[in-house]
Amino acid sequence: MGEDLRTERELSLDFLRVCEAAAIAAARTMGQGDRKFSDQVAVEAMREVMDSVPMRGRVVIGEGERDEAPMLYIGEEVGGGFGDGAEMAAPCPEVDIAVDPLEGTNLCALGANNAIAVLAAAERGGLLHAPDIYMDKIVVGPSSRGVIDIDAPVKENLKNIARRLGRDIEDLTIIVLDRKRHKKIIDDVREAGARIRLISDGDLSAGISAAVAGTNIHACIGIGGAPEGVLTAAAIKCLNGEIQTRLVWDPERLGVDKDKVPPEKEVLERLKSMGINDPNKVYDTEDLAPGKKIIFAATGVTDGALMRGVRFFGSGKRTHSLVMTSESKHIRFVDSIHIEGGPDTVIRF
Ligand code: VTB
Repeated sequence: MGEDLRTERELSLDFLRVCEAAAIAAARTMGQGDRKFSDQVAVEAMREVMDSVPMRGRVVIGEGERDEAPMLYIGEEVGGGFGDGAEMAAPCPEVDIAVDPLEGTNLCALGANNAIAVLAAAERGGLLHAPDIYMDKIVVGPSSRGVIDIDAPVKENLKNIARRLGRDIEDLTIIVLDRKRHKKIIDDVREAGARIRLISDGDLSAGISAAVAGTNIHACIGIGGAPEGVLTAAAIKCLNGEIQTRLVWDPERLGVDKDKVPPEKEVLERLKSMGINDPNKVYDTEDLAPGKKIIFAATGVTDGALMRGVRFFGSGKRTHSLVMTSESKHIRFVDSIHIEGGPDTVIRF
C-alpha cells in the first residue's frame, strides 16, 4: 500500500510533466489557424516525455488506430523500458493511459479559451476502452450526485440540481456544445429558465468545470466525443462528481446525413469487438473509469475557467495545471515556472 501510494505520487508528477510539455508545444502555435499542426506538436511533445516515465504504459484512448496515428495510437506501449526493447531493471507499474494531447484543437488554432492538454491513467483495466464515436453526457458536481438521470427530461434534472444547490433554476448555468444536434436541449434549458453557456468546442474542460464549485457552471449536457467522456469521468471521479453517458451513432440524433457516419451494423460490430455487448447501456462514472488508482492531469494551453494558458516570457514559460489522484485524494493546482534563462532570471509571484 505504502509502495502504491508512492508510485501514485511519483507518477502524478511525471504525468504533470507530460501534460506541461504538450501544452507548451501547442501553445506556441496558438492562433496560427492550423489545428492539425497544433495537435501534431502536442502529440509529439507528449509522446517524447511519456517515454521518460518509469512505467509499463499502454495507451487505451489515444490518437486513433495504429495505421492512422503514428504516435500515441491505441495499444501503443509507452514509458521507460520500452522504445528500444530494453527491460527496466526495477519493476515498474503497469498503467493504462488515456490521452488527449490537445483537447480543443480549434480553440488553440483560434486562440480561444479552454484548450487543454490532458492525460488520465489507471491500473490495467481501470479506464473503459471507448470507441471513437459520439456519446451523450450529463456531468455534475458532488452536490448533485445521485439526483441526475440521463433519461429524465432536462427540466427535471435542472430542478433537482437547483434543489441540491439550494437555489432557483434561474440561478443555474449549463454548458452545452453549440451544435445543431443540441437544439432540443438548448430549447429545454431555456424553457426551464436556466442560463446557458454555448461553447464552440471542449466539453471535457466544461465537464470538469461543472464539478468544481466556484466556476459558476452547474452542469454540462449534450453529445460530444466518447474518448473525451472517459477522460471526463476520470476527472469527475477524483472530484466526487457524477457523469452519466450513453453511446450515440444514430445520424438522426446527431443531426447529420446518413453518409456522414458509419452504418449502424459496422458500429455495432466494432463495439462488440471492443467488448461492448450492450451498446445502449448507460455508463456512469464507475463504468467509464472503474480504476481504483486514477491519476488525472491537465495543463491549460489557452486561458480557461480552471487553468491559465501557457505564458511565455523572455527567460522561460509558465504553465498552470490540475493534477488529481483518486486514491490518495489530492487535488493540486500546479503553477510551474520553467526557467530557461541564466542566473539573473527574475521569478515573479
Ligand atoms: C467533441 C467534444 C470535444 O470536439 O468530440 C467535439 O467532446 C467534436 O464534435 O470536446 P463535433 O464532431 O460535433 O465537432 C470537441 O469539442 C473538441 O475536441
